[in-house]
Order: sequence, then C-alpha cells, then structure tokens
Amino acid sequence: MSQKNLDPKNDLLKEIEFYLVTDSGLSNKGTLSDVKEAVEAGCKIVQYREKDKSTKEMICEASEIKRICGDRAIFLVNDRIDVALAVDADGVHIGQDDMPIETARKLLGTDKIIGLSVYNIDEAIEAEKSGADYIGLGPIFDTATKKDAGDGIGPGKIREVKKAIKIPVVAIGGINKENCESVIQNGADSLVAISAVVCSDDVKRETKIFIDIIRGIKKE
Ligand code: TZP
Ligand code: MG
Repeated sequence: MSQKNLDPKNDLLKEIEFYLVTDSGLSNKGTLSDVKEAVEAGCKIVQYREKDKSTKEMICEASEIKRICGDRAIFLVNDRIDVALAVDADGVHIGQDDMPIETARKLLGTDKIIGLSVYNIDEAIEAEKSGADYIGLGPIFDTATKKDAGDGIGPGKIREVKKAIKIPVVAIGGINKENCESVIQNGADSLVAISAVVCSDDVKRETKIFIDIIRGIKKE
C-alpha cells in the first residue's frame, strides 16, 4: 500500500497542527463542548475516544461530533470501526492489538483515513508498510492518561522515526505547553495533548495556544 504516500490524505494530515483526542472521563465541560471549542479555535482533526459508553450512546455522540466537525475538521473514531462506519466518519485510529490494518482497510475502503498507534521505529515501519495513513507515536513523555501506555520514549525518538517513514507522525503522551516545542522541533507533523486541553476551563483558549506555538515553530 505504499501508493498511500502519494495520496492527498498525506498532505492533508501533514498540515494539521493540533490534534484533539476526546476523553469524557477527564473532560471539564464534556466531550461535545470540547470538540466545539477546539474546532472553533482552528483544530483540524478530532478523534472520538470513548471507553465507557454503550454502542448506542457512542453512535449518537459520534453523529453529533461529525456534525460539529462538518467541513472544518477531519473526524476519526478510536478503535470502533463499527461506529465509524455507522456514522460515516472520515476514518479510524487503532492500536497494535486492534484489528489488523489490512482488515480495517477492507472494511473501510481506500478513501478513509486509518491511523495506527506505535511505540517504536519497527512498529512505525510496519505501520507504513501495511497501509496506515499516519502513525500516532508515543507516549513521548510519561503520562497518567493511558495507564498501559508504557514509559515516555523522549522527543528525540520522533526524529529517528521521521527518518524511517514518509507518512505523517502525530506525537502523543504527556505533551503540554511547556514541552511541546521540543516535540515539533524534533519533526512531529502534529501533536495530541489530552489532559493539557480537556481538563482546562477553556478548551478554546488552550487549543489556540497550542496551535500558535506549533505554527510558530513550523515556520522557523
Ligand atoms: N496513547 C498514548 S499516550 C495516550 C494515548 C491515548 C494518552 C495521552 O494523554 P495526555 O493527557 O495527553 O498525556
Ligand atoms: Mg486502541
């Protein structure tokens, strides 16, 4: 599936700065409010990550998120390919223990975006080979948000992974306003900061700050 590198999806995903991943457990004002505020702030990609709700509730919420994203942001669903298909999301984000990429691709088709979580270079190379449109690399720093994420790999690993693959690299895990510069300076195309954004009392303000920092560094 190396023709994916020529796909316009690749360019689109490289233009993204701040990537919102929802977390209803950590959220201060709720998932829908977080999505709305982040998209209003200029966030161009949203991943609906929900671990505690029924399929029925997820389909309902995912439809709302899709509506809020509209033409302004790409909308992906974490893990649940069935939910992504049910609401015709733009794609999915899956992990190493989820459905193999090739199977997910068969279900979703070539137009949909598939992102894969990876922890190291070998998994990143394998992700690209199997047709992932982008990788989520991390945790970059230690994080309490995902209990089984493992130890932070450090921002220097982003540079090594970037050299090894062509698909976009989204950095995730323990990223905040203080350490995000090093993440972009090491070559990440975009970054996720869950707790740093959804725990705040002003998701719009925090998202804007991240976008400004990332844009500033990318322009340097
Ligand atoms: N995958 C790897 S680390 C992580 C996920 C979902 C959690 C990131 O959350 P935070 O709060 O930005 O550290
Ligand atoms: Mg997963």
